[in-house]
Amino acid sequence: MKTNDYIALEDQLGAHNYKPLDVVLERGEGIWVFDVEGKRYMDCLSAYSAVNQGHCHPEIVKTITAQVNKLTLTSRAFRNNQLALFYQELCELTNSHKVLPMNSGAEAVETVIKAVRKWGYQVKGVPENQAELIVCADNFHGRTITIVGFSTDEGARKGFGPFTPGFKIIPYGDADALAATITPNTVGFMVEPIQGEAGVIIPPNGYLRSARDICTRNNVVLILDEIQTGLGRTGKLLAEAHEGIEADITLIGKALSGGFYPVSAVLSNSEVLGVLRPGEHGSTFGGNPLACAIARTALKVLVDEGMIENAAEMGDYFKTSLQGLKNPHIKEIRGKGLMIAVEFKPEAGGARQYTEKLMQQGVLAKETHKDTIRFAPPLVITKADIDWAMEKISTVIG
Ligand code: IF1
Repeated sequence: MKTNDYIALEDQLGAHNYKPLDVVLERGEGIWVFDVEGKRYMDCLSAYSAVNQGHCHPEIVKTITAQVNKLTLTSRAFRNNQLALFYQELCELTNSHKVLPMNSGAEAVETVIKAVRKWGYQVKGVPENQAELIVCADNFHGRTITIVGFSTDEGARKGFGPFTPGFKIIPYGDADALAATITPNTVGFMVEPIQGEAGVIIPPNGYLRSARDICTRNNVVLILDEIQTGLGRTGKLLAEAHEGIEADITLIGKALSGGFYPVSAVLSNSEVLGVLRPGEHGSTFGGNPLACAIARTALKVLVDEGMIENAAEMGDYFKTSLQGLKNPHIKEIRGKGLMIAVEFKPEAGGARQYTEKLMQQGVLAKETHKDTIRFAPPLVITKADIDWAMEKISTVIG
C-alpha cells in the first residue's frame, strides 16, 4: 500500500475528528520519523510532547519488551511489583507525597476534579454540591464532556451539551481576576503554566507565584496541568520551577511513558488525594505493571541522559535561530525550552500553508489555531539537528 491508499482507507472508515497532514508514518528513531515511502522527517511535534525522550528510545524498548513477557495487567484488585516503585521514584523526583495513576491526560483531569470537590466538602467544609472550580479562558485540559464544558473554544463545545456545572472561567494570566472570583465555595484553581493549545501563551512573570499566594491565603487548591509543560519540555522537570513554586496538585501524562503507552498521574503535595476511599475512583488499566515499568524507565532516561538541561539549552538556540527569520508576516516568536511558537499576522493567510510546505521539506510541525506553528521536537535534539531544520524552515518561511 502507498500513502494515498492508507489515506483513502482511513478517510472512508474513520471518524473525521482530525485533519492530519498527509504523511503516513511507519517508523521512528530519536527525533526522526520515516513514512511508508521511506522518506525521513524531523518530528517537531513529538506527538504533542508525549515523545520527549525521542521515538522508540532503546532503554524504554528494553523495558517494555521485558515487562510484556512477564506481566502486563493485574487490575487494582491485586497488587503488582511495579506500582510501589513507580510511586517511590516519581515522588522522589517531583517532591510529591501521593500519586494516583491513570491513563490519559483527560482522566487525570477528571480525577483531580473529583478529588478536589470531595476535599472541599470533607475538609474545607463547603456545603454539599456547591463546590466551585476556577479555570482559565482558552484552556485546554482534554476532551471529556466535563472538560469541554469549561472550555471557551466553541469548536470543542458546540453540539456537546448539556455540561457539568460548577466551573468559573477567568482570563489567563490575570491574578487579580483570580482573587476577585474566589468565594468561600471555591475548592480549586486549575491552570496550565503555559497554555499549549491556545498557541504557547506564556503568562506574565510572577503570575504563578501570585496564584500560589492567593490560593494559599484562601485555602484553595492550586492545580497545575503540566500534562504538556511537564517532564522537561520547558527546560525544567516541571514548569512550576521557573517561578520557584510548588502546586498542591500537579497533573502529568504524555511523556510519562515516553510515548509508548498512555500513562498519566495526579501528584499531590496536600491532603487532597487522601480523601479518596476504596471504590470511589479507579480505572482498569491505571497503575498496571506494564505502564509503571515503562514510566519508571521513561523518567530515568529523561533525567540520566540530561534531556531536561538539553531542552533548556537547545530551546534557547532554536528560538534565537527562529528569531533570525526575516518573513515580514511573522508577528511573534515565543517559547520556553523546546515549546516554541511562531505566530503569523492574520494577513499571512494562515499557518497551514507553511506546515504543508515544511512537510515537503522534511520537517513535521503542526499549526495550532489558524496563525501559529508550534515547534516542539523531542528533547534529544542537537545543535546540528536544529541547524539542519533551520535551513529547511528558512526555505519555507524565509
Ligand atoms: C489531541 C493541543 C497539545 C493537554 C493539557 C490535558 C490534555 C492535553 C495541557 C489531555 C492534551 C493534546 C491532545 C491532542 C492535542 C493536544 C494538544 F493542541 F490540543 F493543545 F498537546 F498541544 N492537558 N493535549 O495539552 O490529555 O487526554 O489527550 O492524554 O489530539 O487532542 P489527553
